[in-house]
Amino acid sequence: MQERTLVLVKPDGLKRRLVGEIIRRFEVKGLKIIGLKMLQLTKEEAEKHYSVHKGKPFFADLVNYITSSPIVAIIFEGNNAISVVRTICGTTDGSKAAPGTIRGDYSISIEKNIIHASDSTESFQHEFSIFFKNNEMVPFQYGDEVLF
Ligand code: 3AN
Repeated sequence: MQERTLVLVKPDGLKRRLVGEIIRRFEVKGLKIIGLKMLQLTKEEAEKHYSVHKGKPFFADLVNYITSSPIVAIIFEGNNAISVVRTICGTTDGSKAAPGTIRGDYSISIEKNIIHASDSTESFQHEFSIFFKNNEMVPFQYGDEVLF
């Protein structure tokens, strides 16, 4: 099933110069970039993005962290994109994530875990509207889709 998902390269991923490596992993898998931007989140936007975690003990740290530097937001499209992307990310806690995943290879922490990815179509809809306007998604055909 064709799906869309949102990936954020978080401040640690950006500062460790992993933006290109992260995009490369998804791109070679066969996912299509249909939206891409760099931005500095405000506190209000960060609180909206993480609203499901409001009230949890780590909420304030999470908001401070995600607003501590610019981030890169990417919309990927592809077959089962939501679960494919989360599998490539690895589990939330980098110290437990499997080698070969982005978090397994580059993170040893649950907070500084390099990347965020939508966990459902509902989350994607909620998150997408924080980072992108509708006309900033630019679907297209590569022309060689038959290879994937
Ligand atoms: P994921 O990013 O794998 O979907 P979520 O949605 O459970 O994980 O958590 C969102 C973010 O909140 C995580 N990426 C992580 O940075 C932070 N987080 C989650 N659980 C904890 C925790 N127990 N302590 C500190 N930070 C946490």
